[in-house]
Amino acid sequence: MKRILSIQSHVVSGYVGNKAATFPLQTLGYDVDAINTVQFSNHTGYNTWQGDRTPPTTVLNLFQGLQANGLVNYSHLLTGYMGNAESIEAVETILRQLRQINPSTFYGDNGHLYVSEEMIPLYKQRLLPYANLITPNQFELELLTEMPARTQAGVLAAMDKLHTLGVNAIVVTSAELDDLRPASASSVPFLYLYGSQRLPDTSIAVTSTNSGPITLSAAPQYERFRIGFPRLDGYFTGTGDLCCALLLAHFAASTKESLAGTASMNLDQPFAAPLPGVLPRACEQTMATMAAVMERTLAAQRHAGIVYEPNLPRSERPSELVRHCELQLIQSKADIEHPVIKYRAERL
Ligand code: PLP
Ligand code: PXL
Repeated sequence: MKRILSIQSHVVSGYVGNKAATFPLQTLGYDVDAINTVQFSNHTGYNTWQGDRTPPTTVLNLFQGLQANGLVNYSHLLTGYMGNAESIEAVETILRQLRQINPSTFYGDNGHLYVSEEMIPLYKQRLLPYANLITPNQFELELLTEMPARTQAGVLAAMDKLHTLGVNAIVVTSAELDDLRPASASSVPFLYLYGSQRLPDTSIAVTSTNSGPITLSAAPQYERFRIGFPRLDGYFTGTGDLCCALLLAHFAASTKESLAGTASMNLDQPFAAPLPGVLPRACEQTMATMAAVMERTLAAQRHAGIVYEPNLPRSERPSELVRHCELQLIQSKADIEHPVIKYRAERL
């Protein structure tokens, strides 16, 4: 079953939120049911926008409408930017109900929290413990963990902290690190994707004649890796939303593929025990598509005569510039369907 409920922003023009997630997920074979948390004319990086936020009661009403017609048997729930505490509570309610119907409903969130810091404790308490996958960027990782993540050791320690809060798989989509800067100022800076996956429980049940079964629990094992890729100097919005959607699709597909040959295959519980190698492969495929989309988007910016100025604040970019920077998503259909892996995962 490949049916995703995606609760994210809608923009009439352009590609962020559900507009960035739906096309790639559909292209990769998923039915996508979209609940729009906002309907804006365009994303908020433009000088101006019109439209409204969806009241969380409407989000819940829409879900109840689906429920009343037996339409809520989803394999995946995907969430993005949530504007307020009530939205977090609405998502929690929906996730609980989805898991009652299908206990293995996979929950992925892209960790967008930058709007309001007072939502962080609520997010950590109500949603994080139930997430199978989260994809914060470096800034969001620091906010969620209250730990500095400017070095590789810092990123890994912060990811460990997120695991202790209950998340099985964490992908930090892009980190720029003080200890991994290029030796010379003239070479291209690299960004790193970091992944950490909790591996299947290796506890062994040992039978003792006197006192019944005893379980010898091993400490949790994690698979950690990174993927380096050159930083592209251009303006991008929606990359985090696209990255999370692609990762969800590839993670599910490679989990199934990896379990297909094993004796314990149970496709109703495909996420119970992702095997080593599954997350790194999903990240390699995701990065291949991301690189293609971002290179095509950068080419469009250059074609429009846009010169990248790293210190130009987002709020000061003219709409004339911003509209040439929308992700070239539809043009990248072939790169979504057939990612050609360019950057490899290195085990850590
Ligand atoms: N994913 C990739 C591959 C990126 O290169 C970037 C930023 O450059 C991001 C995600 C970050 O996206 P966001 O800051 O929108 O989460
Ligand atoms: O990509 C994040 C995002 C989501 N939703 C809306 C946005 C943005 C980024 O600008 O404006 C409405």
